[in-house]
Amino acid sequence: MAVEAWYMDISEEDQRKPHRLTPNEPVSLDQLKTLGVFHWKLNADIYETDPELEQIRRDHGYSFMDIIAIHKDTLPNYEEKLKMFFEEHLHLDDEIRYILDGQAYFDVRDKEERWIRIAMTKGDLITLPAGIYHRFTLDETNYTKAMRLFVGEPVWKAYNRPADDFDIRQKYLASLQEPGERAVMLSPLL
Ligand code: KMT
Ligand code: NI
Repeated sequence: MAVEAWYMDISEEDQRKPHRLTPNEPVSLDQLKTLGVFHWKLNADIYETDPELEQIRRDHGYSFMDIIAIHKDTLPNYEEKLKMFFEEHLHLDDEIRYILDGQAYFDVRDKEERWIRIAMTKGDLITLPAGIYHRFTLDETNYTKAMRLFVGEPVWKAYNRPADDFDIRQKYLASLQEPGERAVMLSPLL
């Protein structure tokens, strides 16, 4: 099953709602790839022993992992953190998340700065490239459990927009213009 994604409306309504356009304007996995966003579907029921997950971690050097349950009773400073997650930001490293339970939305900017909403459900693993502007929210179910993966010692620092002066931002923007470069810099397979 492919992950579902769509262009967002611009209403200021509750961030946890789907915010689809009418009619819906879907976004394909191939479109996401052109932004450097990659997706895998895995069997989250066996994440502790999953050879497919092991393979991905080996291939990409995702040596670090932890698990975060995002729910008001389990996450310290829940409200504050959710507010931070929904601020448009970037990181200096890739953001890799694997949904083990529940569901949530990752929003990413396309090349024209339009918001794309990616509906992540159990079994979806996604990689957002370093330098892409994005944000995260729970949906109306108000719960998800996610594995966070990282190459080496994790750095969770987020830089809220505007963060255009970072080299990694400029590199990311360049990668959008030059398909050859992008393939080298962003494809997890190379
Ligand atoms: C981020 O940086 O956007 C996040 O860590 C989102 C929450 S982790 C499921
Ligand atoms: Ni982030």
